Amino acid sequence: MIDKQQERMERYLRLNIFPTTFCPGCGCGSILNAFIHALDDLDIPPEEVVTVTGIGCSSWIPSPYFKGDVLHTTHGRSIAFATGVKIVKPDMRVVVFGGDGDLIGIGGNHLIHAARRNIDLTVFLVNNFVYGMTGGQVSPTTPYNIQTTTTPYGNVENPFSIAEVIASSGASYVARWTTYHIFQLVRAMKEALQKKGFSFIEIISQCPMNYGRAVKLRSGPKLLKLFREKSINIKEVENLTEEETRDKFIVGTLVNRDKEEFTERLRDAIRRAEER
Ligand SMILES: Cc1ncc(C[n+]2csc(CCOP(=O)(O)OP(=O)(O)O)c2C)c(N)n1
Ligand SMILES: [Mg+2]
Repeated sequence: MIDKQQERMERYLRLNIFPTTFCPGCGCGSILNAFIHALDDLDIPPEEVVTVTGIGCSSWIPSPYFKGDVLHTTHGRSIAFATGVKIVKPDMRVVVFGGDGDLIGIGGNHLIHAARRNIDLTVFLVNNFVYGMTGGQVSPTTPYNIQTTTTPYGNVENPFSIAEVIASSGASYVARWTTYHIFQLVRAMKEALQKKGFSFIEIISQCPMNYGRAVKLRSGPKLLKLFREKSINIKEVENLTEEETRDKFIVGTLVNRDKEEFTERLRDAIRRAEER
């Protein structure tokens, strides 16, 4: 098993630049590991993958460690760059990694419109509930009443349930898991990578330094325990009251459907224009 993991890491990662710069106990390393497991299980070579990121700790998950192409772009704009890559290089698998601040805050409009178009991108949104890299400011997923560095009297806003937003915007595949559910996450990543159209996984992940400080759980294992305790499988939700699901993480597959994809439609329109 150790040999297999070594082999996998050598196949997909630039090991000469390890260790990573992530803080001790951060969830980003687990997500990178899950990603290379998913690729390896599907036998997708790194040369067939382009990873695209914005700015934030989670944007450093593939960059610069992944052996395939890595496009590290500007804050909130990874989806726009990824859209360009997918249109010009339709045979490449284009995978976006980003945080809640990056993809939902500054880049929120790009995200919902990419889901609406159902463009063939795979997006792994790392939700750690704060702007981790810049010191733990409030983000669009920070729960109500949490004390962050910019909400010293508690967050007065409501958080986005982003997986539900993306599902209702028209994506082909949407799931939510946490870094505690690592086997389910690998399986979901494989489904997302194979799905035609917009596939999206909200990965609830621990930031022991900044979110950990806000909720007074300053360690990776303590936050993983919280994720375990707070998670409810989507299959069980039907039988529960609103009260019982409040403040819980509803994990599982929200949507898995076959739909027409944007770049195919675009190529078809170009062909028709050329014929005229
Ligand atoms: C245009 C612009 N605005 C603001 C910043 C500062 N900034 C860097 S990372 C970041 C937020 C990152 O939060 P998130 O996307 O949740 O990623 P995390 O670090 O939590 O993984 C911000 C606001 C920036 N780099 N560029
Ligand atoms: Mg964040």
